[in-house]
This record gives sequence, C-alpha cells and structure tokens, in this order.
Amino acid sequence: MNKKWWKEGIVYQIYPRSYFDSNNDGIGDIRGIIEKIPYIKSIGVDIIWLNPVYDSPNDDNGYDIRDYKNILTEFGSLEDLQELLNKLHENGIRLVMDLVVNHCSDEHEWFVKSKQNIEPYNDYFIWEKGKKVDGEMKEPTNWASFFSGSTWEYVEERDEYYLHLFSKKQPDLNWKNEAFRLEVYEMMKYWLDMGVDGFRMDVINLIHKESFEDGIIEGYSKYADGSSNYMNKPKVHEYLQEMNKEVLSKYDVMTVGETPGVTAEDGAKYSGEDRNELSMIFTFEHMDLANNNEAPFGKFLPKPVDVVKLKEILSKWQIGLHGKGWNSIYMNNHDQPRMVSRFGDDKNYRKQSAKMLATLTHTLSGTPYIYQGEEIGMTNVNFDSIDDYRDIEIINAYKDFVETGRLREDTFLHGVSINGRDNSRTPMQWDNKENASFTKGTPWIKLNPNYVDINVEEANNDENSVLNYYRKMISLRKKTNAFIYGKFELLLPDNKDIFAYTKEFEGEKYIVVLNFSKNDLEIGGLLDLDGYTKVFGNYDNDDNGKLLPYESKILKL
Ligand code: ISL
Ligand code: CA
Repeated sequence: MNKKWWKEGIVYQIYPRSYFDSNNDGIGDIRGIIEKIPYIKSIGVDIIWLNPVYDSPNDDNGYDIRDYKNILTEFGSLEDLQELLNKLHENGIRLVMDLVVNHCSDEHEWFVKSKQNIEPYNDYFIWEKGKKVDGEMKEPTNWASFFSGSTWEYVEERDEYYLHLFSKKQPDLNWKNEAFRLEVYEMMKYWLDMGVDGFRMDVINLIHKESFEDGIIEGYSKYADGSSNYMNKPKVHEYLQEMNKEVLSKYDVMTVGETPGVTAEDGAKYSGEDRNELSMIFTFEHMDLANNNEAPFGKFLPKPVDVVKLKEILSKWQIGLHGKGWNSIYMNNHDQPRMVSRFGDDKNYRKQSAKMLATLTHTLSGTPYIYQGEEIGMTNVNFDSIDDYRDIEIINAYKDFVETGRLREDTFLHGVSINGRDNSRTPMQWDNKENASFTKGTPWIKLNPNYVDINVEEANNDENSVLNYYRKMISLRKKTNAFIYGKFELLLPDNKDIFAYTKEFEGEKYIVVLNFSKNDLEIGGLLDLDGYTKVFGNYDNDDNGKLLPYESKILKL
C-alpha cells in the first residue's frame, strides 16, 4: 500500500456561510476563516475542504455556480482566497476546494447562451424534446428531481426541456461534449495553479447520462427514481481518467469524489491506485440507514439507525477497499444531520457519545473528515416553523408533501428535525455571547439555542471537553499506522450495543471497543483481551472487562 499525505492527514470541512462572519452582515466569509486559522490549527487537522465559495445566485447555497473563476461577493474576493491559501500553507494546512461540474447555475453564461441556441453552448447541457402522450406534451422522462418535482424544465425558445437532477436553477452539464470537458479541465488548472491542493467533486458519479428510460413510479410519488440511467455508468471512469491525464496527474493533489449509490467494487475502481481516477470517495450506505425508504418521503420519514447494520456496512467497506482503494471516513457533513444526534445520545450522553464516535472515525482506514462543530459536539436543531429553515431541499419537500396534503406538517417537521440538512448548517458556536459571536449582525439562519452551553470557548477551558478529546485522538491517529493502514477485522458482528474490531499493521495490533448504548456492559466474557493494555479512551475506567455508557477504549497488544 502506497503511503500518501492525503491518507495520513485529517480533513476539516468548512461550510463558509456558517463559520465566522468577519464583517457582520450575518454571513460567514473567507476573512472569517482567516481569523480562525489559529483555532483550526489547534485542532491538529492538516487539510481543509471548503464548501463552494464561487459566484452563485445561491439557490442551493453555492452548489449552483454562476462563475467558476470568481468568488461570491458575500464571501470576499479572489485576493481574500489567495490570502487564505497562503496563510493556511504557512501553517502547514492544505486547502481542497469544491468542484461542482455535474451542473452549474441557470444564470451561468453557458446556460444563458444555451437557451438561445448559441454555438457551441447549445450542446453544453442536456436538452431533449418532450414526449407526446395522448396528444399532450409531457416531460422526456418521468424522473424525480432530488429536490422534488420533475427533473425536466421546458424552455419555449428551444421548444425543448433541459435536465436538472437537482433544482431547476441547476441545469445538468453535458459531459459528452468535448469542448465543455476541456473548459472544465482548464478551470481546474486555474485553481491548481493558484496553489489549491485538490478538489472534492460534487456528485461526480452522476455526470454521465447513459440512457433516458422511464423509471417505476412507487408509493405516493408523482415521479420515479431514474438513477439507473445516470448513476455510476462505466463511462464516468473514462471521463475521470481523461481528467486525470489532462490535469490531476500534473499536480500533487488530493481528490475526493462524492459518489452516492456506489458499491465497494465500484469504489475500488474510482479510488484504485493503478486506475488514475480519484484519491478517494465518499460513500453513503451508512448515511442512508436513517432513511425510511417509503417513496417519495425518504429521509423525511426517519428511522432509528440499526447498529448491527452500521457495523456490517462499515466493515464491508474497510475490507472491500483494503489494499485496493481508499475511502473517506465521515459520519456527518453539510448535507447530513449532526453525528452525535444521529448515532449517539445528544441529551444524556452528549460528550461521551461524541468522543466515542470520534474514536470510531479516527481508528478506521480511510481519511477522517471532521465537519465544523463536530469537534465540540454540536447537535441537531429543532426549529418550530418551516419559516426558520433555509435549505432548498427542505423547502421544496414542504411544498411537495405538506402543501399537497400528503404528509402532516408535524410529521414532516419532525422528520426535518432528525434528517434535514439545516441541522448541520446552523452557525458555528464560538462562545456564549450573543449569536455565539458568529456575527454581530442578523445571522442568515438562526443559531442552535444550546450555544450558551456548547461552544468553543467552553470546550477550550474544559480539560475533558469533546474538543480536547479530538486533539488527543488526532495526535494518536497520526502516529499509529495500524489505524491508518491496518487490516480491519470485525468482532462480535451480531452484538447490537458493542462495536468492536481489531486493526493490525506490521506486527502492531489494537482492539477498539465502542459502546453504542447507554447501558453498563460486561465484555470480559465476550472478548479475549488477554495481553492487551488500554492506551486511550473516553472514561477513566481501569476495568477492561467493563463498558460504561457510550464508552470507547483502545487497547494495544
Ligand atoms: O443522492 C442523494 C440522496 O440519494 C443526495 O444525498 C445527494 O447525494 C446529495 O444531495 C448530493 O449532494 C451534493 O450535491 C448537491 C448539493 O445540494 C449538496 O449540498 C452537495 O453536497 C447538489 O449540488
Ligand atoms: Ca460576512
């Protein structure tokens, strides 16, 4: 297995809108991040993944890019970005930017011209004629958008529909068009030449639309899942190899592909060392455990996470990619609820379970990702009204489900409080002063009122805080090759409370034991811990045969 800096580093994900507002307009910005570099450095992370900061009308918080080579004024300027990059580099931290090239904004010059049929842009997007059904004009296919409704929008000027897998302000780009692909490669070089250290590639496995077959309409849905037409098609690998040859191979960078619906075999292709595609991927199986698959309500009808399945999924990926590819280890991000709320107990054992989960993410193979606020154990938010939410996915689903009478409002809002994306998008909690000192203005989204107790200042002052546990766990991770590169073996696969496994590398062997429950447990009879000594954990507990609520311990042979 080749050693690489991006395998040994720890990534810290920053959602710039919600990190720190330097000019008090209520919106986090690049200068705000610059101010917080000393804090970021103090955590011990090596790489920042920055969510999109490009010029955008913000229909989907920056995932709808209007100009790939400029910065959104709310976030700052190109000079600010260059300064951030320089200062991070001076501090030994690398910067990875988001690359969103499955779609762009409908306000991008390419799309404005495409609508008017102007060459060569006429073919930069996915245009199809409508279907005549019983004399009536219908969308080309019956596919459902990820953000509710159809994936097709009619444009009179062309008498055609364009495809948008996400919102209608996010038209999908046409990867079959070579001139377009070359523009993407050129744009990537622009950022890499500026010194950026790599890209996180948004839904990169959806870029190739292979076919246009209708899907099956299920349950209460009006539209069907069309993903078998456009998810993980073999051609994606060809495009990635081309991108690698034209751009990535010329730089020492890291790339991570967001790949929903990917299998371990596919994952090994995207991230295989001899494949020249990506450094690593993001997989979703463990995230989807909280979704009830009842169409179309999905994530908004949550279900509790089944710990046995979680273990099974994570093990499958540990084993499936060992020596074959590389994964990202994450339990939350800007699209997912807070991990301590989803996988731990954010009421009675918040600190213990946050630390236990950090032990999991920092002892598995794959690069660990910490999402801002995770390191202080930030939790989900529970707003009373739909008016407090900002996420387009939530707002569109509300219109689609609640306003049509298909879901009761309280059922929907309950689902949002558990699985909604805004759970992780409330502002970073810096201290217990007004608005947690995120801004002196009016924040773009309300804060989680628990900032009075959960905040960076408090965590810095408490020796036993979640934050200080992260600092120690990260430093242990970095000097332990068994965690980074070691072979994984799952112990007690059917136990629904205990997640236990070994990690082994070049003669060093560890057992990691995690209690996913609030119960006191005896493990003496279950695990053979002979010859093992405890080296780390979230309790002062000398009894290796006992597990306290949400306890984590790492033992070394
Ligand atoms: O596929 C999904 C559910 O089956 C989604 O979770 C999907 O993977 C996810 O929404 C894609 O996320 C990324 O692209 C979106 C953007 O809204 C997200 O913030 C981004 O992370 C569109 O660009
Ligand atoms: Ca600001």
